[in-house]
Amino acid sequence: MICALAGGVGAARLLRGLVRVVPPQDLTAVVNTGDDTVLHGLHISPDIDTVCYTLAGWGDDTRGWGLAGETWTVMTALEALGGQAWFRLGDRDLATHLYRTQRISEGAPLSEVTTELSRQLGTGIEVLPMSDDPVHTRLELAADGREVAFQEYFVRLRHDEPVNAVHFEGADTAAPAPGVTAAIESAEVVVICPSNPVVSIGPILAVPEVSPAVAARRDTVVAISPIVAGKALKGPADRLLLELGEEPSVLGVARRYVEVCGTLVIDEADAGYADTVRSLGMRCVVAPTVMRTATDAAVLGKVVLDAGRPPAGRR
Ligand code: FO1
Repeated sequence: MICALAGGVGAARLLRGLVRVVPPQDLTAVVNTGDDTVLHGLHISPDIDTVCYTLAGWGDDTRGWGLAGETWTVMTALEALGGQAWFRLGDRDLATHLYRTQRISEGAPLSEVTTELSRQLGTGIEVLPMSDDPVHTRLELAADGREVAFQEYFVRLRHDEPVNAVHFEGADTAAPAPGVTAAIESAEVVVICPSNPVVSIGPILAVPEVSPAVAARRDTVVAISPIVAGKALKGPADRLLLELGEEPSVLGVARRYVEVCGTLVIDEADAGYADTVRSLGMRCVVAPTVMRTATDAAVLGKVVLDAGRPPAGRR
């Protein structure tokens, strides 16, 4: 059993590699829900949908979110009505949000709906939201101290606005979703996927009981840095680390994870940092971490699992 803490795009890519290294049914993804939003009355869970669509083979690889071959008839009609169309919801993607919203209105918890969607889409793995309780990532803008919701920052403001602080509203009273702590405790290896350490992995670790459960088995927890040569492969991870007073490098990532994670996998471009990471008390494995193809992801998946396994299994 492998448990992966997952955000959106980077996580989905690695998960697609992991399922080529271990049987899919042995993989549980605990997914960030801090990005979730209600728009047009619909419950939207972007990271859950990105993981499910990608694992099921329906994802649009170029965009990194939503469905391949998507059409936008509804968005175009909504725009013509003067409705809010800044958050692009494709016609088939809307079916997922309609399904989730209806099931939640019937009283089903997010974890139950996610299990249904994961099965009906055919991901082959277990997908758990980090919590069934609402957790909303909010960012305080440096310009005027205003706080905005995650999608406002990420999509509407194109994450171009410097931030002062990030808050996970509701995290401190959120319970881990059913099965989350058990998956973390019973896994042979816990993988922290190459997602944004601040706004994608951060909310998961902010759910009480999750960090202690991960820290309790720190020696078989392995993270992959989403920062390569000082840059995030996708999204604002490097800028957010800098704006929050941390180094936009593998060291900034290492410091974020050192309490809960025993091994950090960094890209060859950052080999020079390996000893400094080790001086923080983490093992450090240097390997190619940029996944351009499914084969790259499978190769990285194997490196990660070998790095996370107990010493006997460690090569
Ligand atoms: N990202 C964008 O940059 N623009 C969008 O219009 C957009 C719409 C969208 C709709 C559904 C969904 O599941 C994801 C969507 N995303 C969009 C991506 C989303 O903002 C990010 O995937 C996560 O929230 C951060 O990883």
